[in-house]
Amino acid sequence: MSHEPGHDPNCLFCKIVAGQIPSKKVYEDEQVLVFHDIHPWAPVHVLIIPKQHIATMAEVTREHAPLLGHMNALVPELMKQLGVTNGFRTVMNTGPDGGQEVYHLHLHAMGGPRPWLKG
Ligand code: IU
Repeated sequence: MSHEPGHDPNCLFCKIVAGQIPSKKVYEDEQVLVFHDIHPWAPVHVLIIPKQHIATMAEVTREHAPLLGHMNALVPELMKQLGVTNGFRTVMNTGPDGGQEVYHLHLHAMGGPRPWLKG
């Protein structure tokens, strides 16, 4: 089956990007989609994902620097928009030993009143 470049038809997050699976969308532009995590670890927990399929941070190269920069640079305004005023945490789990469960690159951004994470 043919598909758009950068889209993996078997990837759950690609299906969210394509609108085939619904999500609680927070923000979208040409490069990224941001939506609420379905099993939040914090009062506010969103995932920032690239629209193109990149399976994992382990596949990222210097060519991806603008995209990774964009994903990270969006976090402060997203947190502000979501009412997070007292700090936040960003996490990117990578590979089996990094605890990655969904193999489409995603940056977790979490905030809200603690306690919700140790350490
Ligand atoms: P991880 O970094 O790959 O471990 O995190 C995957 C996250 O994706 C995890 O926090 C899930 O709750 C979240 N998630 C989601 O928001 N929607 C989904 O349909 C699925 C996972 I599957």
